[in-house]
Amino acid sequence: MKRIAITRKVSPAIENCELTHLERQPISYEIASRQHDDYEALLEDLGYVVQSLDPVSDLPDSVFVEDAAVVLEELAVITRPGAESRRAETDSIARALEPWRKLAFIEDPATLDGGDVLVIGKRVWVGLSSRTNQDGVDQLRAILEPRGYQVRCLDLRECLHLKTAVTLLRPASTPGERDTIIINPQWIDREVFEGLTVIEVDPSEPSAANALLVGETVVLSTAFPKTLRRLEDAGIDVRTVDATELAKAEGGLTCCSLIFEA
Ligand code: CIR
Repeated sequence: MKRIAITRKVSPAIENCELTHLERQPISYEIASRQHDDYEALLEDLGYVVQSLDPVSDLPDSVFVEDAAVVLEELAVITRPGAESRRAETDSIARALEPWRKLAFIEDPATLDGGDVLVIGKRVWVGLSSRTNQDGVDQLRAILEPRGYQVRCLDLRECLHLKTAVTLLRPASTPGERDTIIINPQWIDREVFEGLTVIEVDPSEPSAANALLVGETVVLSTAFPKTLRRLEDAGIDVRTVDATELAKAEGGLTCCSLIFEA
């Protein structure tokens, strides 16, 4: 088994990124690139082969590869990102995934960002956001349900993507055990996740719910020390990385990679 992480270097145009909930502020390309290099090095350290794509100067948000695809065991779904400025990101991601997975495609008029799709086993939650529309949910459902997945959609409040508000920390390892997730209850109703073990972010760290599960380890931004303590108290193995510069572009930790086994 080979563990693969597809990433893409930061675009020199990162300052022109899309912004929805944050005020625009200067973003240092140098600092963002250095932090992204550290992120890639951490993935390698955790046993992943990092396939790092070249930067694209005319696609400011192209470092956020998560939004261009949803990678499952059987296939990869190439998305149609909600922001028009991001649509051209998908071609190169499709090429990078082609050696590893059969591909399916989300098509016009649907829009879907990978950041809105949370997969836990055969259960898939899709956030209806400013980026993902009902057609996007319906097309994803039509692709996945015949393959045994259960797809449900939910509304988001005040955050960009579903995975800004909730991510998987620890999948159940035995049939009786529960999956563990982290959520920000301000942005998503915890009732939606009945039957799962829920850890809440520290209220002073609203963006800490975007944690990245890499194998058996959870990667968290250094910006969230209080939430880190909550995860450690729950017995979760956590590593941290400084991701503060790309956070100014509304990017979190899941956004910067597509992680899967080949
Ligand atoms: C955007 O607005 O599309 C980018 N500036 C940030 C995308 C972050 N991606 C993610 O949360 N999956």
